[in-house]
Amino acid sequence: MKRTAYIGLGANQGEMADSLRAAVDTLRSLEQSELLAVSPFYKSAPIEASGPDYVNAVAKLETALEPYGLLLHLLDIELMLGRKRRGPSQKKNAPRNVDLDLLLLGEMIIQSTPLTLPHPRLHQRAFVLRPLLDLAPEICIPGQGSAADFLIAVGDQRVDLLDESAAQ
Ligand code: PH2
Ligand code: MG
Ligand code: MG
Repeated sequence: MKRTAYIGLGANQGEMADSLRAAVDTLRSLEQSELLAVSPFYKSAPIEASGPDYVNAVAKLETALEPYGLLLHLLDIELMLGRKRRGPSQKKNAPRNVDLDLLLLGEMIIQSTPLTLPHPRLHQRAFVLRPLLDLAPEICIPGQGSAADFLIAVGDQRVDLLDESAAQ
């Protein structure tokens, strides 16, 4: 069965936009999947995290992968792109050069230790809601409601389109 997946991309250290582009390229060749769209890139203030601003985006896939299979692929891509996973010396939400979060997979609702769907903080985070709404303006978060309504509620979180012209 094919489902639509939305994947949140984030980074706040290293060449952030390049890391996100590399992650998108890998998603393009993901097995049993087709990359349908990628949102614009945004620059956002860190939420519940320290360090510099993040670059964030959302990718839309059609996939026949099952949720845990897809999750393993995302972890694999993070490792391949040099993400250092949390060890004894790393704090939660420490700066990272790439983060891929499974936000939504069709209408699935899952509560388990490795995976919660919809992503538990999706509805509280403008840096995910804004690019998600670029790709799917009418989208409803299963079991929760309209993503557009949630974005209004977090209007105080800073999220701006990334201007890359200065860096090129
Ligand atoms: N990711 C986090 C914690 N805080 N803040 C922003 N702006 N963007 C993120 O991607 C982000 C965050 C944990 O993954
Ligand atoms: Mg994250
Ligand atoms: Mg993550």
